[in-house]
Amino acid sequence: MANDLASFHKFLKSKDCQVILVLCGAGLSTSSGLPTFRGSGGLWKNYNSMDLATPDAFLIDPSLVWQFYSYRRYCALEAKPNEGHFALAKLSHKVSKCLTITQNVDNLSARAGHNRQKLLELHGSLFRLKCTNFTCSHKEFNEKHPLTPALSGTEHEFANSRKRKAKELEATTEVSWESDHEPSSDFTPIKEIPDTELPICPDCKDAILRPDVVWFGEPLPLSVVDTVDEFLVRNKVDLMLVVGTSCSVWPAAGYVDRVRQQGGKLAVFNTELGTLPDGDDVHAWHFLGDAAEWLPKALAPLCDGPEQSSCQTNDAA
Ligand code: BJW
Repeated sequence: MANDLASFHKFLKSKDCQVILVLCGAGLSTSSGLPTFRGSGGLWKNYNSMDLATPDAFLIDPSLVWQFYSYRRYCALEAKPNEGHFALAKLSHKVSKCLTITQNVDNLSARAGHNRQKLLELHGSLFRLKCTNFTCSHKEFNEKHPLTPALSGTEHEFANSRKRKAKELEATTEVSWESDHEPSSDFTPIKEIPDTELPICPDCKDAILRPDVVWFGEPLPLSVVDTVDEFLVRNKVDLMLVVGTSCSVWPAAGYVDRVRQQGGKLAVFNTELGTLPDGDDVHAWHFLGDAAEWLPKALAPLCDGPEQSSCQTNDAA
């Protein structure tokens, strides 16, 4: 059912579509200018983002990992939600039984006005900080940049923006910008920042803060996992939107299987085919291309105009 908007709209408007679950990944934010994790976007100064998003990396080199996250925070603050975020935000206000699970930590769904009670940040947020001292429960929401004077200068990956543009061009055209005789190592230098100059916990004043994100091997926030479980136990999901995710990280990917097992239908919004765990379903809708372009079109019957679906339109989750 590749790109079959007509049959998707028919289902959205039918009585069979009462409960909607949305799973979002990095591809939702690419047209806002934020990179994905896997593939050509997932490098920062020649480090693989996946290697830096680990508790071990932070334990070994908190200065390096903080500079990576300071850069990510800056990019997310500069970015603007795109039409995909806005379409999902509208959906969250129009459809009573819907829940969005985002793996993204960029805060763009919240900034697009998504109903906060129906938005779960499965992998945390770049803008929440928590103390690394196990005996301290300090947590804060903080959008300041830079977080400390030592973290200034982390705004740009490259020393000059022309090279960054060249890297982006390379990612889209597969042309190597090194063939232009540009040096490939012209990154802004990585500093060695002592712990005392990294963000320090204002409560215990003893330990450094870390981004409140979920790194590999770490448990997900219990309240979030419980909320998803409760939603899946209480409701039979009729439709799951799988948006801009490689479905390669668990437990997020497992939610797709759970919906499949319940007999729910899937709609995949991705620039690539073959991203669903255990292969793509022939019965799923595949909207191949930029999620920011497809989502407003696909969700129009629920989000735009006077047309109403059988889905109720109040905000009680
Ligand atoms: C577009 C597009 C456009 C591009 N439009 N589309 C069961 C089986 C096997 C392994 C495990 C298992 N359970 C747990 C594990 C281990 C592990 C895991 O999943 N490993 C896998 C590699 C196999 N999971 C964990 O460790 C999790 N923890 C856990 O399970 O704990 C259990 C526990 C219990 C009790 C005690 C202790 C432990 C934690 C996972 C945390 C993931 N964290 C990260 C980093 C977050 C912080 C940060 O942002 O820095 O989350 S990793 C990274 O991957 C990030 C993302 O949220 C996540 C998913 O990536 P996503 O969003 O799918 O991005 P990409 O790049 O992979 O894909 C982008 C997609 O978009 C692509 O498909 C493109 O085609 C597409 N796209 N442009 C539409 N314009």
